[in-house]
Amino acid sequence: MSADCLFCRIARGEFSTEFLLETDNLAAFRDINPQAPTHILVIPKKHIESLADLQAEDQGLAGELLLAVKELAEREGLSAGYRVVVNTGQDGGQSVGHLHFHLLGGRALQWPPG
Ligand code: DGP
Repeated sequence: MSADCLFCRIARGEFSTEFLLETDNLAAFRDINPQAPTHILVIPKKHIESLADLQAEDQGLAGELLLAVKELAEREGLSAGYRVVVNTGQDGGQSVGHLHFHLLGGRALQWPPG
């Protein structure tokens, strides 16, 4: 955990954010600025800056995060499909320096992204 990281603070429950899913290792909550009818963020509780900082020791955690995304997609009824986005670094458009998976769905999504 990092004291002043926004998503670490959310994971600690400092803002009373509603968690759609929570385990010892991860939390999921709705994005404050939704880009689709379903827009959920899935984060590790451990502070990892970005996907580029994921280590071999995080292999199990990475799997848990992806399975959580899949579970949430099912819960949200996204049977027509969905998109999982991990913006990484400056060119990737990452604005919060704590690894997070965007789960987007509920409408047809365009490709390519901007
Ligand atoms: P990215 O640009 O990929 O780093 O995505 C960061 C996302 O985090 C962005 O879609 C908006 C969301 N976000 C930023 N601050 C908050 C917050 O305080 N609460 C919630 N729920 N989402 C936030």
